[in-house]
This record gives sequence, structure tokens and C-alpha cells, in this order.
Amino acid sequence: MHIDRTEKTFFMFSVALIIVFAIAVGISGMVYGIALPTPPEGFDVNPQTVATPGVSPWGEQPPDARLHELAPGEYEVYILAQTWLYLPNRITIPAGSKITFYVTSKDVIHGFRLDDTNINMMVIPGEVSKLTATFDEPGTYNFVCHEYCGVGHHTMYGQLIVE
Ligand SMILES: [Cu+2]
Repeated sequence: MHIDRTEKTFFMFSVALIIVFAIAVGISGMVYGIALPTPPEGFDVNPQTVATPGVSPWGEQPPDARLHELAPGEYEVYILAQTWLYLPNRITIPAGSKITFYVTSKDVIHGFRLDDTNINMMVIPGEVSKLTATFDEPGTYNFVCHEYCGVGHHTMYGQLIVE
């Protein structure tokens, strides 16, 4: 069977690329320890009990109390994702603040993407997704669920207000 030389080259390049990617995945997992998000030490994030007041920071009531000021200009927030909302879904911080998001889910897989930033996380039941960012520009930043999670998926959003 005759295979054109160009096609052969292209085929070999594709196979080489797959091998390079496989090696890269192996190195990132085994050498750099890149893995799925895991719960930080001491956190109970059992999806069945995580929303129960007193069990975890995601159970704090009212949900607005899940925003904690650690120091002036330094915040952390525990956001619980569930079908089809985030709690809290309205977070207000002053401009120039650094904020760490701890996000978990009590039911299915959700997403967490914050507009105009590079914050983009998968939210997995039983795990904690964590990212820190500093917001210097005042404004309203929407966060949306970008993992399809059912019929109300498109209504799942919240807002970070930087004032
Ligand atoms: Cu969702």
C-alpha cells in the first residue's frame, strides 16, 4: 500500500506528539505531584454533612457569615455550590483586597469561573477547590457554574463586588 510521504510525516508527527503528551502527564503527576484537589488537613467535607451548621465552615449561617476577614485587606470565603446556586452568592470586599476562595459541592460536580480573572475551578463533592486572588479594580465580577449540572444550570451564578 502506498502512503504519501507527506501523510507519513504527518502521521509520525502525531504519534510523537501523543508520546510527548503522555510523558508530560506522567511527569506532572509523579514528579510535580499535580493531582485533583484534595481537602486541606482537618476539613470535613463529606458532601452529606458539609452543609450542616457546626460541622464545617460551609455550614455557617447565614451564608454571608462564610466571608471572614483575616486581617485588614485579607479575606477568605467558603462557598458551597449546590444545584443550582452558590451560597453565599454575593460577596463584597474593598478594592485592593486579597481573597481566598474555598469552594466545595454538596451534590454534583459544579464549576466556578470568575469573570475577568483567571479563576476557573472544577468543584467536586468531597473535595475543596482553593484559589487566591487580589482585586485592585472596583467593579462587579460575576461567577458562574461552567460544568453542566442539570436543568437549572444556567441560573447558577453569584457576584463578587469590589468597592
Ligand atoms: Cu452547577
